[in-house]
Amino acid sequence: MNPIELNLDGLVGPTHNYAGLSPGNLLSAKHARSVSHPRAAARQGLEKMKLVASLGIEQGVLPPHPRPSISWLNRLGFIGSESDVIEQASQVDPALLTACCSASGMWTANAATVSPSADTKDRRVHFTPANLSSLFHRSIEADWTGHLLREIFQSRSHFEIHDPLPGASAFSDEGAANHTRFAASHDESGVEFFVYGREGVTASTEETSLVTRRFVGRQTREASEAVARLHELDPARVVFARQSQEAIDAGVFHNDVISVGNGHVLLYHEQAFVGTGEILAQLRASIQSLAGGDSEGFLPLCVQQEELTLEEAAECYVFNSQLLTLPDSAGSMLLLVPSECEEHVRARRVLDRLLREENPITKVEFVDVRQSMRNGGGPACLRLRVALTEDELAHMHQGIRFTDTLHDRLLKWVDTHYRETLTIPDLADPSLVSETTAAYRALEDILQLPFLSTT
Ligand code: SUG
Repeated sequence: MNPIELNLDGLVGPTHNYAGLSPGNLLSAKHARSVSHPRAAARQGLEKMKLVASLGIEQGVLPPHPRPSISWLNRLGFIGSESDVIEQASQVDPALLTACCSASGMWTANAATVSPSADTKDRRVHFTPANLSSLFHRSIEADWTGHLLREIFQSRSHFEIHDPLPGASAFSDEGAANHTRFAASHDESGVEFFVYGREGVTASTEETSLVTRRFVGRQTREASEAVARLHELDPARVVFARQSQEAIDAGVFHNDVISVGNGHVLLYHEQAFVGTGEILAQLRASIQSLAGGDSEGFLPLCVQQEELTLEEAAECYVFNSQLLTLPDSAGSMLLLVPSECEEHVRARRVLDRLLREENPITKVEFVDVRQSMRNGGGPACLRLRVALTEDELAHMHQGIRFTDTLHDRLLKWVDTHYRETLTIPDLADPSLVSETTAAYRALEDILQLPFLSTT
C-alpha cells in the first residue's frame, strides 16, 4: 500500500470574480475589475483534480464557501430580505459587498496548517484553520473552514481541529501556503518547515512602516510558532525561517510563490529567505537526525536570480507548483506547473535544467488554471496537502473523495449552475443569491454535506 497524500482542492465557487482585493498580490491587482469566467474556472479546477487522481494520488474536493455571504453582511449591519441586504450594501459600501462575494476560499493552501499523525505527540492529525486576518475578504473564511473541517474529519480519536489563532494582526496566519514538510515518505515522521513574513507582537515601527518597503508580510513569526506548539510538534523537528523583504516586495505574498518542498527536496529561489545558509543547515541536520544519520539526506535545489528574478517568479508562478511523489515509482516526482510557464522562456529553462540534473524530479506537466492564476492562485494554492494513514483516510467523510463519477457529477453541476461570465457590477444583482443558494443545495447531495446552503 502506498503512503497517502490526500490533496484537498477547493472547488471554485460560482461568484469567482476579479476585485483586486489583495495588496501585495500583483496578479490580483493587474486583473482587478476584469471580466471573470466562473464556469471555466471551476472546470479548470476539476480538470486539475482529475489529472492528479489519474496519477494514483488520493484527491478530494472542498466545497466553495457560501457567497454572497448574507450572514456576514448581516453582521455588518445590513438587515432585511436577501435582496434588500444586497441592494443596501451595493449602495452604501460596494467594497464590502465585493469582499462578501469573493470566491477566495478556493485557495485551500490557505485553509489550514496540517500536521500528520506521524509528527504529533498524541499521534492524531492536527489542523489549525488559518485566521487569514491580513485581509477582510479572506478573514471571513476562517470560521466556516473550521466548521467544514470538523464535519469532514469528525473522528476525535484520529483528528484534532483547533480554533483559528486570535484575529489580531500579531497572529496573522495564512496556513499551509507558508508551511512545508520533509519526510522520507508521507507516512513517516518528518521535519516541518514554517516560513513567516514579519514579526507580530515585537514588530518595530520601522518594520511595519511602508515608507521603507512596498508591502507588509502576511504571516507572523508568532503565528507560525503558535501553530507548531498547538500541533505538539517535537521542537527538534521544526525549523522556522523568515521570508526576505525583497521577495515580499516583488509580490511574494506567500512562501509557496517562491518555494515548494516534498520528500527530501526543497526547490527554492536564492532570494526567498533571510539567512538561507543557516536555514538549509538546520533543515539538513534535522532531516538527517530523523533517519538516525543514514538517510539519503536533504536535497535543496536552488534557482538563482540570474536564471529567474523574483519578479519573474511572481509572474509565472513556477514555484507555485505541486511537487508530487509518483506512487510505485521508487520516489520519483512530478512537478505540476501552471501553463503560463510553458510560454515563459526563462521558466522553461529552469524546468529543463531540473529535468536534466540528478534529482527525483523526472517529469514536468503543465496545467491550465488560468482563471485562478489571474487572481494570484496557481496549482499549489488550490490544494491542501493532508498526509494520512489508511485508517485515517477510512475515518474521514467519504463523500468528498474524488472519483470519475464525482468528477462527472460536479462537471454537470457546474454547467447547470454557474454563469459563464461575471463582472463586479454583476455582484449587485440580487438573483446571484438565489442562483448560488440553488447551487449549494444541489451540492449538498453530491458531496453528502447537508449544511452547505444553510450556513
Ligand atoms: O490571498 N487572491 C488570493 C490568492 C491566494 C493564493 N494562495 C497561495 N499563494 N497559497 C490572496 O491574495 C484575490 C481576490 C480578488 O482580488 O478578487 C485573492 O484573494
